[in-house]
Amino acid sequence: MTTTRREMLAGAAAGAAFLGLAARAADADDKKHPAAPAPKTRHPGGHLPTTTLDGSTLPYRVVDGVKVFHLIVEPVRHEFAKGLVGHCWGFNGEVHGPTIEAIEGDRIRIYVTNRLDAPTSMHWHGLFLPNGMDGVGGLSQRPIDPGETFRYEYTLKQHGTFMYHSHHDEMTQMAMGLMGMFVVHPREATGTKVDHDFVYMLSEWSMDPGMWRPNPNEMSDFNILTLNGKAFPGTSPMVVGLGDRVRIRLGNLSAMDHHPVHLHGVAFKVVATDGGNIPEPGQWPETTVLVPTGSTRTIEFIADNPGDWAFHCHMTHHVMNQMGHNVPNLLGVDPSAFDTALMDHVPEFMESMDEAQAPEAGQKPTMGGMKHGGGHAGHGASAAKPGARPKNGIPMIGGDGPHGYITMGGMFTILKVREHLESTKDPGWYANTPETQAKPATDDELKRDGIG
Ligand SMILES: [Cu+2]
Repeated sequence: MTTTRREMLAGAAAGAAFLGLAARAADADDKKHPAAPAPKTRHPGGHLPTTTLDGSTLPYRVVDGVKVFHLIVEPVRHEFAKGLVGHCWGFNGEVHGPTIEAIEGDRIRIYVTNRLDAPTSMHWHGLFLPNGMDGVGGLSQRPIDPGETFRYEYTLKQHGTFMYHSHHDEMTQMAMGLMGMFVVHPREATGTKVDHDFVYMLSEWSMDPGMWRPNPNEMSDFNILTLNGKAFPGTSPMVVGLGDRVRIRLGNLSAMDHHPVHLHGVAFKVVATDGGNIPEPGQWPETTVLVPTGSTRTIEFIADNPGDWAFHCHMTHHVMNQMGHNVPNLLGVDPSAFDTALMDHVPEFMESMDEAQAPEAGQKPTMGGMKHGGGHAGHGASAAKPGARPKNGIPMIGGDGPHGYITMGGMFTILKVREHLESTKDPGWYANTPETQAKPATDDELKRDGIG
């Protein structure tokens, strides 16, 4: 039933070599730098292959002029971030499915093999195709039973950013991860030539701490928000050169939420949706793009400002991990007496709360609000042992940063713009010059400017 990631990659590598994907497959296990792709050569139409950070692109072979793809729907053990694994459903060993990439005018044939214990079907979101290929279970086809392989075949009549997802028992199957991105490039070079073409699927999950199975019954209190299936600090950065023209394609198949995705440091234009290109007079500058569920938005900008720039959903609860919301408001309350009292009774729980709230000692947010460098209220003689936290869980916020830890989680990653770019590997942190770095004001400065 289960194919290991390594077996899948080995199988895919042979077919992928001509696509230049072998190098990407080879270091796919190195999740720190999964992006490092083979040198990108433009296709004849002038476009670059896309980059699906923390994911991959689906290999294909050409048979009698038809591009043939194979999606295998199966259970996948998926890591959202270090320390949090979900027993999900995915494609070809991955969550979400690999990005399908083709060119307008291509005839494509996609085989979908069902290795789940449940029937499924596959819908090609936004694509103009014959009705019988649309993949809506019960409406346009009968479901694909366990063990069966269905063939979908059609000609790509448009270009743009689309998606694919289960359209059978959607609520359950999409909550388990059955979705992926589908990019169709224009046959002729149109629009702008970009230097980077990133693809992101936005989605949301319900993963109770200590549980391994996403909960499809959740309707509103989702607690893991992901970019390409990863929650910060599990997300890889986008790495680009100063002055590069960058395209980011965002698709949202979250169950119940829209995501206003915000980029720091630059402004961008929304150039396309899954309905087509937006004519230039209809494009205006933005720093946040709302991506409604069931849609795609494509943005473009010139990365003209060097640094490490946050890229994230602006819903503040969507940049948290595994947060419980049924808690009273303790902001401003000194919780130390409460903590100490609880410590005597449930030391392991308290210790796990400690760890779940922040990874680093000395910089812990408390139930009474965020502290910096203050540490948690003293627990006295802690009886808790290391490892007392739930087996499968991650801190609500926090990834290592150059100035302490970054108080974000979930749908958050970093755009790294560098003057000199040698590869798309993570270049480390941006070094701001002292005069461009915010820091404590000096007495002289305060006096000079009359700040009391
Ligand atoms: Cu959001």
